[in-house]
Amino acid sequence: MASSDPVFHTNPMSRGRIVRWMLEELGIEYTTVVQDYGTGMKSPEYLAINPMGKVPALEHRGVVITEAAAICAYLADAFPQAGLAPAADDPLRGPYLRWMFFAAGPVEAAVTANSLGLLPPAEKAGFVGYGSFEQTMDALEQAAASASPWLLGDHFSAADVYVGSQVDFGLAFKSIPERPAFTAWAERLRAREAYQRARAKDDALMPAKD
Ligand SMILES: N[C@@H](CCC(=O)N[C@@H](CS)C(=O)NCC(=O)O)C(=O)O
Repeated sequence: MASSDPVFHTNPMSRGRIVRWMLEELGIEYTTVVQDYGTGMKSPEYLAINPMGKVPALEHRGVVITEAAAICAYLADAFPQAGLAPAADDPLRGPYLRWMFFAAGPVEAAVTANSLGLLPPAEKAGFVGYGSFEQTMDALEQAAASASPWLLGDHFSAADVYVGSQVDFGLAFKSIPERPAFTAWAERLRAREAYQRARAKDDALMPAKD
């Protein structure tokens, strides 16, 4: 383990699972620091890393990156040998960024609002970034249906990790509707070795059940 390896702040019951999967896809060395809810995450030491007091966060090469989507995109660029992001001059960089931002913005916001019963009235759809929950799910379904086998075609990328995680978590927590395109893509994602390695590592960190 070199001192230049990323330091990954997480909790096994969090969006940190997305970043763990990304780290495992890269196949790199990294240090895991588990932050406890309420205590570790709100400590002055951790708030100096992420003033939101939330996980995941990544420390690497003297900078801090927060936001699961940004961490996945950062890691894909920082470790280009893994080929998990189209290069800046590749047209596929367009859809790659499109779906990453769509999932981190409209999808996250729509799913959260729907789960909390806080969806805005239909007449405000033009004002709301995600329009409506249904509209966002329909667009996400189109993306999932186009994944053949991956979001960018043959090229598995960080967008499959991040956008795919929204679908995977959404199906598991029943926060998105079960549609064939979601299920088929999620099944392909769950079959990946790195996904399974990440899951096993996080499951091993879960508190023991009485
Ligand atoms: N926008 C952030 C959300 C991070 C987030 O909400 N993390 C939750 C766990 S999934 C958390 O740390 N909650 C602890 C708290 O807010 O006290 C991301 O995408 O990474």
